[in-house]
Amino acid sequence: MAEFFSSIPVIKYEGAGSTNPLAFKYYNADEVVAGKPMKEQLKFALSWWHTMGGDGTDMFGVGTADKTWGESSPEARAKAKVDAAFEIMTKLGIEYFCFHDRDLSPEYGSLAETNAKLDEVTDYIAEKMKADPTKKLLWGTAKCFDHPRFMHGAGTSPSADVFAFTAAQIKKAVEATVKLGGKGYVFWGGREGYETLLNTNMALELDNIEPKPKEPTKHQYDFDTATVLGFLRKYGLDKDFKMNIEANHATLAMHTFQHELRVARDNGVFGSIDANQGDMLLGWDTDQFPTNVYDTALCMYEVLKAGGFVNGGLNFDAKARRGSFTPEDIFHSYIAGMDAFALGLRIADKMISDGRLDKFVEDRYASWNTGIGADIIAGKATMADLEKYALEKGEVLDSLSSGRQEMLESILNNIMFSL
Ligand code: XUL
Ligand code: CO
Repeated sequence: MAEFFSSIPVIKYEGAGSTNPLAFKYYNADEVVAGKPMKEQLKFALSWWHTMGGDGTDMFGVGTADKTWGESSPEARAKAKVDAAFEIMTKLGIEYFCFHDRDLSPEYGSLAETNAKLDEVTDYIAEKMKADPTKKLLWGTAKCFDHPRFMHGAGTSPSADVFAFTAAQIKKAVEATVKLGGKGYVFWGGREGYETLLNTNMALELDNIEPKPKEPTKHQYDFDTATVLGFLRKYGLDKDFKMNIEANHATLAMHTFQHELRVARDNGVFGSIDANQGDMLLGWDTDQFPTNVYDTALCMYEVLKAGGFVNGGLNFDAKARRGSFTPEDIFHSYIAGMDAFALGLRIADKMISDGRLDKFVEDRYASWNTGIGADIIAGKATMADLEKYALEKGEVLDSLSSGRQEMLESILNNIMFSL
């Protein structure tokens, strides 16, 4: 089989002192951090859409990167994509991948033909996975948003025929995911709408929902984790779904990435992550490779506190910038993202073992552990009890101590920079 990236070696860990751009400085797959090898803590995944298909096309210009993989027929290209993806994953030591159905195989004349061609590609992937069992599917999904038939939505379309088509497409995408042993299936409501899954009864045990507030449309009702949670509870689905949280979607919703992760963790619905970052000066989903170490550290702090990934992982829903157009840039961008998360994991582990931040929070809320606080928590105190308590107690200003925001931020810097 042809090698697609003959100039790229297997990427190795060389440590922070290395200046080799094609080496990991912080990601050391087998090193144990917070009780598990880094590769198990981080569970990196390659996104088929950006990496194998995204050629840099934008509103102002055509593609800049060649993602034809040397093939002109759609069938041959789909298979070449599989070979190239496996080579990329092997060279980077990435064990998982994620796809939309149409990233694997495009649409052909009819749905039946499209399905048959998709089967050929999933058969081919299954064969390759058998030969190399280190490669696993993290999740699959359906692309129910780019074809013109979805111009008015998919699950939300005014046309019942489009709705039925969508259901058929999703059914097939779920089957493809199950066939390849996927750990989850992601619903993203950008144009699709979630009614599809409600009415087609296709919910799997390991489903994820990915919030996003806007883009492609102005108002999306899957706005953020809290909104999606309300939606799931309304339909009694909150035990069946977990959140797939994307950093750039969090910031589009005017939240921090950590806020979204914490809301999910607090509500027992943390599932998986689409790892990327947005540009704070732009108001759209730029899907950049994550390099902001504050964000990855606070993210991994939430992941560790949630008990780590179960069926989820860190999928790089990220693309190299349009100007980074060479095959080598695929590797540079994944190395940047993987190292940023490796640093994040190392820092998060230290934040927890250092204990200063957690201890501060514990002390701040200590009044809830005994006396009137414990009674309130236990549901024993009535409004009348609290009135009596407050009248007897008098002014309560003295019960407060400083929030120490600056001290805490400085502790975080101290932990980060004394790794
Ligand atoms: C879109 C997005 C998608 C989902 C899967 O904003 O993030 O790539 O992750 O459809
Ligand atoms: Co995403």
